[in-house]
Amino acid sequence: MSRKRVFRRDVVGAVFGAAGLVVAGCGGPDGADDATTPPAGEQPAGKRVMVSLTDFRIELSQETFTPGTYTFVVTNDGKAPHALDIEGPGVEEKRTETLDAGQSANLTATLGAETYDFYCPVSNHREIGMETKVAVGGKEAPTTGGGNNGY
Ligand SMILES: [Cu+2]
Repeated sequence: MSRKRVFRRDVVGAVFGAAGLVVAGCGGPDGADDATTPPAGEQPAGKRVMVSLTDFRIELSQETFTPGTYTFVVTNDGKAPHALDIEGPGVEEKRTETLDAGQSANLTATLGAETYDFYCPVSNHREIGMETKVAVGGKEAPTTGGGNNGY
């Protein structure tokens, strides 16, 4: 006695539960005139650039600079104490105090269309990698034309 079992397949079509209720809210808040309100707190001079100091690198939040005044918001994201020193034409003795891990400080500098050295003046950090050059004004960074750079 054999029985054939017939399985029925209920093909369920796609169910479109399109119950879209688009509420077009066209009721603006009254009296809220927040047109170009300046950010609260102190306003640093110039453009803000974030600088992250780690063990042992320097990272800037932007790579291209145009001449102008900048406020570098320097944060020590490493474990060792660090600082930021900027050197270049027209910029001298620009450095933050030495920052412990987690501390931050602002450093304002006016940069011309020149190349500047950003480095950490603490101990030998500059020699082991905490240095970066910033070329301002679209100038290309000086390249060694072939390898032998006046050795
Ligand atoms: Cu350092």
